[in-house]
Amino acid sequence: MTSTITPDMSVPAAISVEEQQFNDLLEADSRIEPRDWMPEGYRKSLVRQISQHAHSEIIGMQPESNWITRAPSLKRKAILMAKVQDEAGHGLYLYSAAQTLGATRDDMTDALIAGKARYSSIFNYPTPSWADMGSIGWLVDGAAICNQVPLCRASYGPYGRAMVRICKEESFHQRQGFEILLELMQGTDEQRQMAQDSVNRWYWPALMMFGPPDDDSPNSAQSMVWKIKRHSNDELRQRFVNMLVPQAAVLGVTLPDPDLHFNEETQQWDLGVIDWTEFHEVLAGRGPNNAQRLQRRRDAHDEGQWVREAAAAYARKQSARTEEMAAS
Ligand code: BYC
Repeated sequence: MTSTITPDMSVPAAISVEEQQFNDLLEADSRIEPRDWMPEGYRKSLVRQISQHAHSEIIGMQPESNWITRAPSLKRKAILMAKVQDEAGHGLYLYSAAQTLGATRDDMTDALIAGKARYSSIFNYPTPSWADMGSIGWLVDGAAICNQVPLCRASYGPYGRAMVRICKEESFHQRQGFEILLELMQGTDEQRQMAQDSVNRWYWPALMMFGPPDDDSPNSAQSMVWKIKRHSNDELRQRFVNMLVPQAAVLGVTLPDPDLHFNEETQQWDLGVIDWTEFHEVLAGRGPNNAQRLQRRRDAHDEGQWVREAAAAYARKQSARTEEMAAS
């Protein structure tokens, strides 16, 4: 055991050598790896956040896959299919990162289809128009980038490394969404109206993706001490709005916040009041599409049963063959 001196120099708090090593790694901005000792709370918090993130990617495939068969051209269809496949890939990297912490894929999947696990509120909104593919890319993937670039420096190695590749892909996704909206905004009056209507519907839910306000965010303080999160929810939300304002001007769309104004003192864009009641309703399972999203995931899981069985049978055969060869 080693001891540390508390700031008032009176009560030395005893901590184990392993805990001191963990603290030193954090202090040095190094990575914690799966083999390293870590506090149980750190492990649990990571499993919570990473599994929620993985579920978001998997459920997040649904609102866009809704448009694959109706994309307006072959090129748009190919791009959209590739994007939705990227999201499946993100889910898989993230489930793998959570597995390095002892979580099992089966437990995480069961929690999702039982409706016990959280996933991002944003994916419980409908996609009635093609312009929604633009808004998801520009606003939802844009919010994801703002939130996730700092996660590339998360203290847990497998999470931070997974985020590096995810962010590269997200930044391509964001540009393709922006380009869809730009093309619509340069089109007919009807197309411009469709783009604006879609931005009106996605803007506020995209701001909610960053999580509750800082004074109502129970996990933030500890996550920041552990260097999982590097910035607070409100700080990242503010960065996002600052980034959106000039981009909206290029597009020619209006952000649907009459109170949005530039604050000369802070040099930031002050935003209007977010409807947190709506956010909590969605989190409680009462958003516009919660039930449909979960049902679709359950059906897909059931329909994939034969694939899982076939893969397990193949793996058994392969390992029997390897054993036979080793014995001969
Ligand atoms: N939706 O203490 P807080 C994507 C929950 S995928 C639902 O601030 P924390 C994409 C929160 O979990 C985007 N729940 O929590 C995919 C907590 O509940 P529990 C997903 C939310 O963890 C496909 C409670 O509220 N991104 O971009 O410090 C296609 C209190 O919150 C939400 C990530 O997952 C929400 N919006 O901060 C296109 C990023 N917000 O667990 C795009 C990784 C909060 O205590 N995650 N909650 O029951 C994070 O960065 C953080 O977990 C959050 C929340 C900022 C989301």
